[in-house]
Amino acid sequence: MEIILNSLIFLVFYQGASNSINNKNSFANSSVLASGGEWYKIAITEDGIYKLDYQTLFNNGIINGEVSSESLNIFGNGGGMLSTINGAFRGDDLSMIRIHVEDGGDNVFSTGDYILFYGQGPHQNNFDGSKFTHNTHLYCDSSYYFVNVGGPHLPYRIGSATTTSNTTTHTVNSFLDFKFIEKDDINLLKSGSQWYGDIYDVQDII
Ligand SMILES: [Ca+2]
Repeated sequence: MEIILNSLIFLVFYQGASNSINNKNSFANSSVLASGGEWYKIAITEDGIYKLDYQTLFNNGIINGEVSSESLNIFGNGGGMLSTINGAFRGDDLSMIRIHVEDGGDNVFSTGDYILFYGQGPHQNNFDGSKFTHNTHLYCDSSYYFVNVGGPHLPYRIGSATTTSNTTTHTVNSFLDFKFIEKDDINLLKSGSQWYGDIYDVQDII
């Protein structure tokens, strides 16, 4: 699996679900995982656009050869921890996410073809308009997405952005990025959610 960081600005991504359950008092009758087809679980560790190409799926036994592009879908609920607030929304089933399937236009997923999707890692970055903050996931270092092959689901795809003939007004050559280092190595109580990283201590010199 390969992460793609640029060259995809022409795509418009809609992270979300067509079949998510918005009423927190409603529950799915059965998990989408029981809906049919074959399921494969993949882990990611950070936000980004991910590429699953034909050879990767083939080499890992996810497909045995060429398949219909429409038979491929991906499910996942994004990253981040569940809220500790009782009344917060919690999806009780996986949601289908929009993906882009590049198949050369023949609707057959074959050698050289690939899937692109936007995946959210376990740790969340936030920007309030003036500064970045982050929330480190306390319980997991990966988030998970599920590839469905041959299920009963209609293809859920990313749409194309509307092109414009307007004159360019800005040229962007650089941008601000955000990284953080937060080691959760030590828990003094061996309980709870308070973790610490590097140890700063005294050492006797004999
Ligand atoms: Ca093709």
